[in-house]
Amino acid sequence: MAATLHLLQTCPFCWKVRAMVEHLGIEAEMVQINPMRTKKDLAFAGDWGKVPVWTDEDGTVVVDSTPIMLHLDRSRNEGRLHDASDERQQEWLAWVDQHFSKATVPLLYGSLGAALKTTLRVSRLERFGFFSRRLYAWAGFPVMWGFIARRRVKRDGRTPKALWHDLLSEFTGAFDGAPFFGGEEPNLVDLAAYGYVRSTADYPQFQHLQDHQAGMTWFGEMRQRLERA
Ligand SMILES: N[C@@H](CCC(=O)N[C@@H](CS)C(=O)NCC(=O)O)C(=O)O
Repeated sequence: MAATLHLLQTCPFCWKVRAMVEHLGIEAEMVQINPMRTKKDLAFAGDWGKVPVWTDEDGTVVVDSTPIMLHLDRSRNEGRLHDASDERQQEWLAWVDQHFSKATVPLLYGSLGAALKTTLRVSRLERFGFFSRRLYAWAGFPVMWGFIARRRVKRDGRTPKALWHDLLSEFTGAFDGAPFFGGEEPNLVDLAAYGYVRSTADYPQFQHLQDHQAGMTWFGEMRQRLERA
């Protein structure tokens, strides 16, 4: 049996795992689930009910993006991408998960126009059923913009663009002049951060990140390596 990754096409946590799979050149089947049926499609993984879900060739199931990345590094890469005794690495892995994960929603849904575009695009990218696709395209939009993103943008006080620029400056500022967080080569922190940024790259709002020079130099270098792999 082939290794599989159950995912949603637009889920930032799934992009973290995809980055790892690409980086390590693992052959895995990507299974895109129906977002209206997550619990049912993922029943084999117990109560988790979310993506990403990873299944090894021998049937071992691992859930949750960071534990999956650590599992893949340990089981297929002799743990070379992550050093649990390195405090800086632990600290920044937590930082990336905390800050980048919260910044994708404001960017993609933080204004009326952005939310409408994103919702329509998500409805096309995900594997919805015929009716649920249409339902999501219209009902998903007020939920994401009206209830979630607008409140987050207001609470933060910065525009989504300013928020991303600050995050990219802080992150690349931690490289100490090296091309990657990991130094001359990317490590698990780079791959996690890349996953979050990559998850926004297929939307028009990605243009707000594109004039962050250091951030885009890092992102472009990561992208080239991974998409070549
Ligand atoms: N902490 C988890 C978060 C996973 C998560 O929230 N996944 C969302 C998609 S972006 C999901 O599957 N939601 C479906 C649901 O809650 O029904 C991780 O890092 O993997």
